[in-house]
Amino acid sequence: LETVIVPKGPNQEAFDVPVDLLSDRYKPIGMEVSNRFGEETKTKIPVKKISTPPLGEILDLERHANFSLFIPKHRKIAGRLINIFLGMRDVDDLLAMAIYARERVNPYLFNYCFSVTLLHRPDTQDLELPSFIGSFPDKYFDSQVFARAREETTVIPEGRRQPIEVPKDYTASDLEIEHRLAYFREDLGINLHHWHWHLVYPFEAAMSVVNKNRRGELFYYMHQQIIARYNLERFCNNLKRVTRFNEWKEAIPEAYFPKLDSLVASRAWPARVENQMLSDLRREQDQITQDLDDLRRWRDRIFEAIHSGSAQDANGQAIPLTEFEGIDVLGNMIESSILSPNRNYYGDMHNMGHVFISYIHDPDHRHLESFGVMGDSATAMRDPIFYRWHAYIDDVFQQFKGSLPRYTVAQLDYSGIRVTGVSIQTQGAPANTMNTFWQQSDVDLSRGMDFQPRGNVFVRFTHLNHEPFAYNITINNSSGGNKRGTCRIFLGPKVDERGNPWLFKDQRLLFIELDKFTVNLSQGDNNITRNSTESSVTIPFERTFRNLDLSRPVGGDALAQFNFCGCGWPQHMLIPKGTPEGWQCQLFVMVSNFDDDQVVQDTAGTCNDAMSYCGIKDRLYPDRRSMGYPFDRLPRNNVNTLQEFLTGNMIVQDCVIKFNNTTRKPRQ
Ligand code: CUO
Repeated sequence: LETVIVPKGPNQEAFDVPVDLLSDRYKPIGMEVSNRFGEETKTKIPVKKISTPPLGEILDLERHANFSLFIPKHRKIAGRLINIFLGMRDVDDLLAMAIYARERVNPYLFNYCFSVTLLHRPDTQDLELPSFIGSFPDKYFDSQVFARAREETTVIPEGRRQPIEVPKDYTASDLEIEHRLAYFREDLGINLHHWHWHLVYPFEAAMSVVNKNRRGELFYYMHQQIIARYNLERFCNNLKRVTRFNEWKEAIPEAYFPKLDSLVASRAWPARVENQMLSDLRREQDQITQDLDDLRRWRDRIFEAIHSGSAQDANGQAIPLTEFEGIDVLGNMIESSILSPNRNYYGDMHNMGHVFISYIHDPDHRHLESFGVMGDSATAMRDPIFYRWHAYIDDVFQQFKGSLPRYTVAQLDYSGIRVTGVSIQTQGAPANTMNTFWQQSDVDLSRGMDFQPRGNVFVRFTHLNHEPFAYNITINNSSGGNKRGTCRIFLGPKVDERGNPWLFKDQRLLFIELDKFTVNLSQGDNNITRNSTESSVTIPFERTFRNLDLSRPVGGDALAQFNFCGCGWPQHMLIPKGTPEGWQCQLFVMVSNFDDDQVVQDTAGTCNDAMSYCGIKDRLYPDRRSMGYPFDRLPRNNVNTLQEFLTGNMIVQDCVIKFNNTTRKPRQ
């Protein structure tokens, strides 16, 4: 709003007051509406006059409707708009087109398409995308916050405003046992990561945008890790592993009341009461006619492909599901993306699962209700059913993984390299102890709200955090020369939900990746220290909450690639919550042979700090092994426990995570 668009020259056009879009009542005061912001204008941006392509069916989605990528019609029009943006000749044309579209197109649709565009056009790589939470805070905060924010800004002058505190528990009470996980499901950083991941890896757009290296496999692995992380979190809260949602005719006991209002749609996001059941969908308005039987048919065909080891394309040609690439084909088939070998035949199982669940309250649109939180990748992870659905999807992938040859000792070991010790060091704590606690942080809401007088207004919320720690690893190299290796660090539960020791075949699915990095090993003992903040799965705290305080200038290299760099697990959620008495876990460290890991490419200057879960922008996935290695397959014969699985280049260390139930004030 600090910017007003003005004409540049004779062939330029001003878009600041789109009078044709104002309702009749406002037309006579069009200029005044404009001046409301015009007086505060600090920057004026000239815009080129272009002949704009017709928006056509893109306008079918009303300005006040909600937008979901999972709904086929919405995806189609999103694909159109992205293609229009991508087709603009240069940045000037793109800017003009974007301004034209911004005034006409549904805001969520616009934001998504413009974000994908900025991320994928070669000439917009140095542009920074405003934080999504800044644009649409209503997807992340209890709706009550906004009324209070309006109150605060109307009455209190800027500078004397107090942050609005959101209670840690606002979506349910302790009567609901699933609510124990609300701090994870509703975490801002986790939901931002998920939204960003799907922004980076769209499943339907131009081939050049969708076809990224190993995207199907990464869909499998990133979501597998979410489920593993959720399960560890459940163990810390005295709950058993999440039950996969595979009986689609059974009632869903988990309820969820999101308490979010859409500021764009001016409607509350629908809730789901206990024991609702899926039904066939007949929603004319969304052009969705889909039976649960369709979902079953797709599932059966997918299992057919898994069990026969081969899929078939639209021409009936066999596509073998190979040992290394099969999982990538399957990821695209199950999600599904336009890279699916045959979308007509294998359907759209995972996406339509989101749709069936998100319309459970109004399958035939008789109540004129929109979709629930499962229908939007920005909000889906708030709902307990997300984890049940994805536990099911993961189980399908694991059926395939279970059919692959087991890793041999030769595929695991690294001759001459021995990991001889590892410990975790947290300042002021005994060895192998990690400490967690509650942390308050502030977010500025003002960008995503329209109110006067303007200025910042902060929300203060509480999230999990931990003391930073370091890994001290000792690696012996007796190979007779200098070596390189990939150090892979995972964390898993020591015992199962009943307190029993694990079988490796089950425990392996619960290892969460904490870090992965290259090590140079000279002869003899090598002592390696690595900080938890360097993790290859996370982005730093500052980036998760970046640009939320608009009074602080942003810029510089670290932010140049934010669009991609916004993808990454939040550092504050790197480890599970633990328990007050100390939750028992196992730290696993492996150093694998770099010759079998290496992907030769230049990654200098690219955003790569969360590469394990997000890949590297415009590069190959930076690890040649199957994602999840070495836990992605069943163990070789006669290996029943983790100890038996270990080769000399691996080590396991028992650790504890202690949760301290105190709350720290926001960092300055
Ligand atoms: Cu990320 Cu189902 O794929 O939400």
